[in-house]
Amino acid sequence: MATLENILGRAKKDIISANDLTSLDLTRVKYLGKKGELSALLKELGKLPPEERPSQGALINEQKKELVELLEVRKLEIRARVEEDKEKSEFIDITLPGIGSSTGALHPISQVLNRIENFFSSIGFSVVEGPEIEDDYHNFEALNIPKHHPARAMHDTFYFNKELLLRTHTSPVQVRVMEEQKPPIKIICPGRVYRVDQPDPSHLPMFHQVEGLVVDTNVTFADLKGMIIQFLRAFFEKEGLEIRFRPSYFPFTEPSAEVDVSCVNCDGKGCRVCSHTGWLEVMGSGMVHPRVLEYAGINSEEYTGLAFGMGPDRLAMLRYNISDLRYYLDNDLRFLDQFR
Ligand code: 2NL
Repeated sequence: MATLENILGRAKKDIISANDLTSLDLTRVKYLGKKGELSALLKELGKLPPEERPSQGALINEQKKELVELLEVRKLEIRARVEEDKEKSEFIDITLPGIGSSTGALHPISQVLNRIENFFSSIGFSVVEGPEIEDDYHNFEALNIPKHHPARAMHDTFYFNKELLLRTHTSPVQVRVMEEQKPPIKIICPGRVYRVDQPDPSHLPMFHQVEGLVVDTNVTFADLKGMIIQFLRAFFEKEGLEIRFRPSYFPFTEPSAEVDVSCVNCDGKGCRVCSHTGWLEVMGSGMVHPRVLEYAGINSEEYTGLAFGMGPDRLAMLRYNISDLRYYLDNDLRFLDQFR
């Protein structure tokens, strides 16, 4: 029975050193399995003298029971340890501070558009939007821009074909409103506009425009001046801001005026931002050309109109001191985070 003691000794060691359920089960099979060492021993009982068989058989079965118990105890130990490890590795310390999430912000152009829309809404304008793909008639013809005007040249306008194009200004939206509604009309039209241009610090092929239009009886140039002065003072939040109207030319207005403000960077003293003139051009404006009213089916003897246009991209540059229009489209958080 030296063999039995030998087997038991090794089995006990193996059970204790088994560290996981798989190796423990392999140990069980090795000693107690059908082809295990103890089973082999039981099979050899037949070789003993008949009188020794019962006592040896009982001894082996007793030891077998003990091994089964040891295996069971070890199994529970391993299970408990696995459970404990799992709890440790999955522990969440709910008292730790959280990872802060950062808030987004409106794009500077959206902020400027909102300021413009809020101002004009507050004095009774409606905000109207329209399609970015337009036809030649609404983008040019109806605005008294004749067939061979330079603004229609291929190098300025993105054409899809002879008829369809990407609008070069938001005026066609206003033309459509005049075609569809009777005066009084009092609208602003913000939106994206497109012109063929190589991107550089002051040019982008896609930019924004806000145009305004008022059509009614007795609308005068004085109304135009008053509205624009009030708007620019509110927009730049500067009481002493100087504003001047400079005679100019647009095919769709007569008379026409460009609007300058005293440089918001140097207060009119002269700097690089205003090319040392002390003035910044910020808007175009004028009285709607009678022909434009007539094209849209409005009687120019009965009604007059004022109109103006501005570029929010450039206004945002001035307001936030931005040096390059291309920053607007880079989606660089180091740029965008400054407008929170
Ligand atoms: C500028 C110039 C301007 C208009 C836009 C307009 C629209 C209609 C009729 C007459 Cl439907 N005029 N728009 C008038 C004068 C100037 O914009 O420098 N924009 C950035």
